[in-house]
Formats: sequence, C-alpha cells, structure tokens
Amino acid sequence: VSFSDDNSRVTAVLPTGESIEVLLYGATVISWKDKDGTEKLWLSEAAKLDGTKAVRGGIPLVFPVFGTASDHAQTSKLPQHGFARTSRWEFLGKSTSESTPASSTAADLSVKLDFGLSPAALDSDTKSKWPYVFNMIYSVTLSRDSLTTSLVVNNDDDKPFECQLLLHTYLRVQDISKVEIKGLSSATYIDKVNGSSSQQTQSSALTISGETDRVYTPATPPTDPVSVVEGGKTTFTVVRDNLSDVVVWNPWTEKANGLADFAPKEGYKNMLCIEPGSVVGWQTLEPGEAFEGAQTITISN
Ligand code: TA6
Repeated sequence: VSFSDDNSRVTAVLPTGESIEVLLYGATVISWKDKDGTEKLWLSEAAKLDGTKAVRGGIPLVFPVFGTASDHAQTSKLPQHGFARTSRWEFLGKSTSESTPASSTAADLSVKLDFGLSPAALDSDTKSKWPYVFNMIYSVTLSRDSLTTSLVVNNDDDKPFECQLLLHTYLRVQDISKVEIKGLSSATYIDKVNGSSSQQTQSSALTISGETDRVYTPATPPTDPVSVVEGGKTTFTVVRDNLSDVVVWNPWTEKANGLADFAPKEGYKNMLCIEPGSVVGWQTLEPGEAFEGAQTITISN
C-alpha cells in the first residue's frame, strides 16, 4: 500500500493496482479505480476541487441535513445537504490489513483511511447556524473488489441533536439507457420529481429514462443488495449498514444543463447516484450517543 498526503488529498494504492483518492475538502472520495485503472466513480469535468464548492461527483457526504429542511429549526439555516461536504476534514491516518481467505493463497489486502471532523474545523458562520458539539470519523476502506465508506457521528454535547446522514455516491455507468436497478422491488419511495409527498411502491426493476430523484425505503434488510445491472451484467452491488434509505438520482438533460459544474452535459448518460442514507425523518443523538452508517460497494467485472 502506498499513499501520498499532499495536504489537500490522500491517495492509496493496493499492490494489485486498485486505488482511491480522497480530497480533504469534504473527505470526498473523488476517484476509485479497479486493478486495470478503470474509474468506477463519476466526477464532473467541471467539478470544483479547490474547496470553493461541494464536489460534483465522487462521494460527497451529506450531514446533518439531506436537502434543505425549512421546517426543521435545528438545521433550517444550513445550506443544501449541510456542511460536512464543504468542510476541511483532517487525515487521521491509515491502516492496512491482510486477510488470507482459506480458499485462496493470495492475501486479500485492504487499506483503511480515516478522516475526522469537529467544530474546530467549522467556519464561524456554520458554527452559529449549527452550534452543537460533535465529532465525526469517516473511514474509507479499499479492498480488491470493494469500497466501504463508514461515517460515525458522536454527540459530544450536553444536549441532544437531530441529524440526517447520506453518502451521495456518483457511480460511473457505460450507458444509463442500458441500466436496470434491482433490489428495490416492493420498496416504498417518495418521488421528488413529481413532487408527490405520497409514498409509492416500486413494482419491478427500475430503469432511468428521464430525471429521476427518488427516496426509497426498502422493507428488506439493508444487507440485501441494491444492484446496478448494465446490459444484463451486474456491475455494482451496494449493501448498507444501519442506513434505512436509498436515494436514486439522475438529473437528466434539463437539470444537468442547469448545473454549472456538471460537465460534460451529456455526462448524465454515464452516471447514476445510488445514495445510502438515513434521510426519512431524523436521528436523535442523546449526549454521548453515536450514530454509524456505512455502505459497501462491490464491483463485479
Ligand atoms: O441526490 C438527490 C439530490 O437531493 C437531488 O435533489 C439534487 O439536488 C442532488 O441531490 C444534488 O444536489 P447538489 O446540492 O449537490 O447540487
């Protein structure tokens, strides 16, 4: 495992060639490559990587609010998707582990990068809008065929606070018109495109043929995978840990055209957001309590 920390980003490469790159700004994973160097995440060509704006692509972190919540006093003053993705996280260190499965002789190496965020890193404006004492640890673990990202939020305050949390993952796909999303059948969802607040139910595999912005709450266990199938072949499976919801988003043409940092505009054909989160309702953290949520994305070549 080699890694470089040039003070703005941390990279890690496994001996077998897989790699990740994490921007300290937002602890945003901006690249995840397989052993052949093929990029698995979508990153806009116009993404700001200089800390002036949340990254358009990769895996932005959404905390303490998903979207905006004008009716939620504690977070109503915060910008869309909160402040985690626009704060500078600190690199806490890396650890590597070897697991030699009985079945094979090759040791399965993995590298875990840890990042931390606390109020000390927040600008005064954010602290005034969300004055709670907290600390967050974000762990990014790269293995040969999977990426796990796990977020722990600790309430270090003497009063409770409510939060939402989501891993806003932009997966790279070959051609969105050939994609099916499986594992959401019979899940209820809120459709944010047609603005209906009523819950609907997904009947079969989901295909994307226009702007799609849905918050699914599967009734099945979070360990049941959500699969991205491209041209009949499964390319990604996503399992969750303690995250009850999955947001599926594709901006399509009009919304992509409306996003200044979304480039190329045709790029909506090569991306699909599968976003594990806890975003329906609020998690209440009592003083001293912690909340952890994680995703594991497995690639199948
Ligand atoms: O991922 C779902 C969503 O909430 C969409 O409604 C869209 O706003 C997207 O996030 C991107 O949000 P952003 O603030 O990154 O432009």
